[in-house]
Amino acid sequence: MKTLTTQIVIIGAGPSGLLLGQLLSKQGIDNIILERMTGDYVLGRIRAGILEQGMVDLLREAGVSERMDAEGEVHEGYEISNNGETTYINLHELTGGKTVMCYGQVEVTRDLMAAREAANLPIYYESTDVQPQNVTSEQPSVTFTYQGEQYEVQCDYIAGCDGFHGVSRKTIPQEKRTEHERIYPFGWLGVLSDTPPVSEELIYCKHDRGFALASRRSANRSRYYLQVPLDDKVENWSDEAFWEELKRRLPADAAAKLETGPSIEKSIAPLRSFVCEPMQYGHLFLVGDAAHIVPPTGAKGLNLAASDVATLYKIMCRVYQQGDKECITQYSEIALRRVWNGERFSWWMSNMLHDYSGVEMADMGGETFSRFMTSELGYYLGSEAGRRVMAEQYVGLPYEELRD
Ligand code: RFL
Ligand code: PHB
Repeated sequence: MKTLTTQIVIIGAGPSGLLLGQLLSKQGIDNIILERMTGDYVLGRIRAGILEQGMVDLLREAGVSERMDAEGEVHEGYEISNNGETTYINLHELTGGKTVMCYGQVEVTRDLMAAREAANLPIYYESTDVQPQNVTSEQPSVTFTYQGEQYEVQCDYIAGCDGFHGVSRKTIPQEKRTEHERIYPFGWLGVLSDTPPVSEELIYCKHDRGFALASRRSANRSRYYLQVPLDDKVENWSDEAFWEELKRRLPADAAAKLETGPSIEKSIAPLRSFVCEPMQYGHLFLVGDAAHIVPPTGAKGLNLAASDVATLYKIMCRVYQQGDKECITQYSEIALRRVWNGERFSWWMSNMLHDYSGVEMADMGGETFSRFMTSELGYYLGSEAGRRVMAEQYVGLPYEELRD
């Protein structure tokens, strides 16, 4: 067994793990990242596209914003189409000047990986059997296998940034955690294509045939999504069938402009709301998707991961720069407050914009629930106060500071 030492072991090289590692390294706090997959595999997962101001600022603080600032697109609003009738949510006007950044998660990850490589900081791709050990003691460690050899990294703290299916959350004994979950009765079929997007900003479409989203990555790269039944398969969707269905759900002017082409990625993602409480156990912290999942409708998943990172980063700075070890107990409480806000917003947006009419569930679905949600959407879109509620949560609530 080879033994390594560091201050913080970070499990997972998704955006949470890489961003935390970058911020800590800039403050001189040692860290090692362990990732199960290859770097290319991580970059192959096409996910988020919208960054809140808080995350944009954090990427700037981490010193990895050069390409985002040059190539990312500032969006001042987004459109909601309610069966073809569109309402513009003017984020900029409704929030006193706030906006969001359209810049893909893949690009954020690529920039963070490049910064880590340039600084020659340790990252072990294709690590297997990663396992946090003794997390409630003063000497935790993480064991893993790398290139056929067994390793142990001794550390002070462990950041579990290993996503929903990772090992970190399961390290917390079942009786010490509570998991809240809602599985939605549909998924999102996503297509990425090198075609000019139909719109300069996003269009969220509620439609009797189901939800659709027109998003983008650049002037020549589009990202579109369709609500599909949970048991649907990607193989059931030819590119042609996808474009035909998208056209039906988009508002008429956008549908008329839609440029189609071969898909370069096509996948179905289930929709889930999930929160694990607490997010800290001994010297182990859960960060990002390891602790919580939102349905993508509110564009909150990656942004909640970033706010967790911001909180843990502030805590670790205080631990190492001021010797205040007590402040670690603030992590879960501060992170969860913002998480539940993002969960509520994502759940609300998902309920209003998806078609539930063919679905029967205990407390949602069916014609009555559909009527409630159609009325809810109409009410919020129809008043400036309602649109402000949608805008202010979309741009993101402020990050909370630590208590003294
Ligand atoms: P990730 O990205 O899942 O990364 C976790 C990493 O941990 C590794 N790992 C392990 N490593 C070592 N040992 C183990 N035992 C391990 N188990 C796992 C994994 O290989 C992986 O590399 O979690 P992270 O970093 O917390 O990032 C979270 C975000 O990826 C996620 O919240 C967003 O993508 C969600 N999301 C969106 N968020 C937004 O803010 N805005 C959006 O517009 C948005 N759109 C989306 C989305 C997610 C989607 N899908 C597919 C779920 C659109 C979609 C379709
Ligand atoms: C995306 O571009 O992938 C995207 C944008 C907004 C969302 C979800 C996904 O709400």
